[in-house]
Amino acid sequence: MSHEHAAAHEPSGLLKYVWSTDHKMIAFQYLFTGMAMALIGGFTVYVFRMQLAFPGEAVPLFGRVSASSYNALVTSHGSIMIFWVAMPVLIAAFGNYLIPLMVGCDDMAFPKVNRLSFQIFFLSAVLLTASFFVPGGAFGGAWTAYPPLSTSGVYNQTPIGATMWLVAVALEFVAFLLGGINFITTTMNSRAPGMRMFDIPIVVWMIVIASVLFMASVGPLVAGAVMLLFDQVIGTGFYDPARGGDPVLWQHLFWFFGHPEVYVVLLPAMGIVAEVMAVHARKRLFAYRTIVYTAVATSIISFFVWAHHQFVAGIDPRMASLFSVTTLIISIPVAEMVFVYIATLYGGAISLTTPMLWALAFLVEFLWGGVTGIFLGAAGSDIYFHDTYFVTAHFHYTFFPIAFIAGFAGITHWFPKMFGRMMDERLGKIHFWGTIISFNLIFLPLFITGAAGDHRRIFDYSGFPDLNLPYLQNLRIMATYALLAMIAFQVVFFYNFARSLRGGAVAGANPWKATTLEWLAASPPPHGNFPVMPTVYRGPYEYGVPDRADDFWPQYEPAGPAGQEPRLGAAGHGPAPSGAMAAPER
Ligand code: HEM
Ligand SMILES: [Cu+2]
Repeated sequence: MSHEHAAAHEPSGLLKYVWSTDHKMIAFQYLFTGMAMALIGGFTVYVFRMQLAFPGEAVPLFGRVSASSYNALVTSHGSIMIFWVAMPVLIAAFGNYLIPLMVGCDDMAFPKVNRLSFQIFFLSAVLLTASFFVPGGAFGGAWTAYPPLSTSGVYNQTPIGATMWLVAVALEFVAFLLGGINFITTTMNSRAPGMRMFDIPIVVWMIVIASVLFMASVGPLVAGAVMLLFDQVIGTGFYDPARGGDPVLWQHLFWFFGHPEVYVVLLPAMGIVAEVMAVHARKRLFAYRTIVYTAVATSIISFFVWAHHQFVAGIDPRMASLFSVTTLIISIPVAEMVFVYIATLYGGAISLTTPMLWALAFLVEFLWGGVTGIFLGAAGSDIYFHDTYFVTAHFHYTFFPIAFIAGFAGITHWFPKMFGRMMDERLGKIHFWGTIISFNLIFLPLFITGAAGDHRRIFDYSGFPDLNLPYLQNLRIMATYALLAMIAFQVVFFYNFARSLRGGAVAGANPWKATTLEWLAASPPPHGNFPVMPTVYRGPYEYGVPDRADDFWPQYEPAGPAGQEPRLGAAGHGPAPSGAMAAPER
């Protein structure tokens, strides 16, 4: 399968990159497209936060923000950050880069499907970006696309943009369905000899579970999106009450996907954080199997909480109570994972490298998101908080750690593998502290304005006497200034990234002294990854093993002084069935 793209048949020049089927090249394509989209998503935030702080004034580099352009900016921002930044970076870039290297094979199971996945994704990104420039502009009906606003141009005033948005999102879904097939198949079928189910690094597990979760949740929404498309372009009335439809039906379809989607991006982020913590705390991951089981359990429970987004949509109050309970239940496994990570850190030899700082910050910031979610999950208090900036602040305390904090943890940790050079630690720390402090200064004030009644998706509060109070406006201005600071600190990251590509210290194969298979390959790994395909002898987190000179024992290293027999049983025939060779307690 994966050998068919022998180097001789590869196109040359720039086409080499465009048509490559190498999983690492596709990972970079996803990574750099995601980073470019993050710049667009970031620019939209800059514009609408300036409008909120200084309503009516011309925004530098943009001009005056009208009510409808405000809607388009907010909608594009939310959609881009979730579908074109969090998903491509966390799942597609890291999944593509890490899975073949970490399970010890030369490429994905279906390299051409993999390339097709990126191409469709790229098309969706182009389509969405192009929608800014069509008559009427980009869609302005929020990333949730609630009908009837989304069904008709008469309501949303962005008829072309609305349809482009919908098609772009649908294409993005197709890309991730195709990508998921590869992640799952490769992990299940292409593992190095000796690698059993519970020798798979946790980040690989998380990406696989997330892919399954995505597949299981997105189907109804794809069908629902086709119905919405029909409502928009051929005048059906599935969702539009004026045409006999039911707008709440869309809310159910959207959130049946939308809530699991949170875990689709959360799980890979937690996987990245786990890898980084084990390596930089020199500790075996605490309760490895429990993490895998918990991730599966969380995914299943995530199918039963969706209506907590609809407490004010007129659903039956008895249903609201039920969904409050399931929502509180799902906080248990997630909290458990956080505790397990803390247990991993406990007693570890923690070195505060840049990736480790990001990993630690993930736990701290995500905790805020989780705790504030309790107020929103309880129907009684959500009736007050719904659609206020309290919600905005809450979900940014979950999504920012996921998309950016875990993303930076992963990039700074695997950069030496990806590009063969170390990133600069001093610049890394300046970027870290600048980003974390300004992040909190943006969103802590928004909890207050939200609790005071600031409704979301309002482009100018000066029309609301109850909200147009000096102390609230000062908090809004503070959030905007903090955002400007955060944007400025990202320059440090891009500078560090670009400079380290050429000028960083040469990394060598295993600069962090880590145990998983990707660190056996050269940095950067060549096409085909390993000179000799590795065999796996043990679990992925053997740090601090007694009786050994080194404090780490790589998965690929045959038995050392301790005298264990190498586990060669199934050599050459893929992984041994995990049940048959139940792992001894390690
Ligand atoms: C630090 C950078 C960010 C800032 C300052 C920011 C700011 C905001 C603000 C103020 C809103 C609400 C506007 C309104 O409701 O009127 C918003 C909406 C949103 N943001 Fe962010 N955001 C940032 C990063 C992110 C990230 C990383 C994600 C997700 C991965 C994200 C996802 C969303 C979503 C889904 C919405 C809702 C959009 C909608 O209502 O349709 N944001 N953002
Ligand atoms: Cu939810």
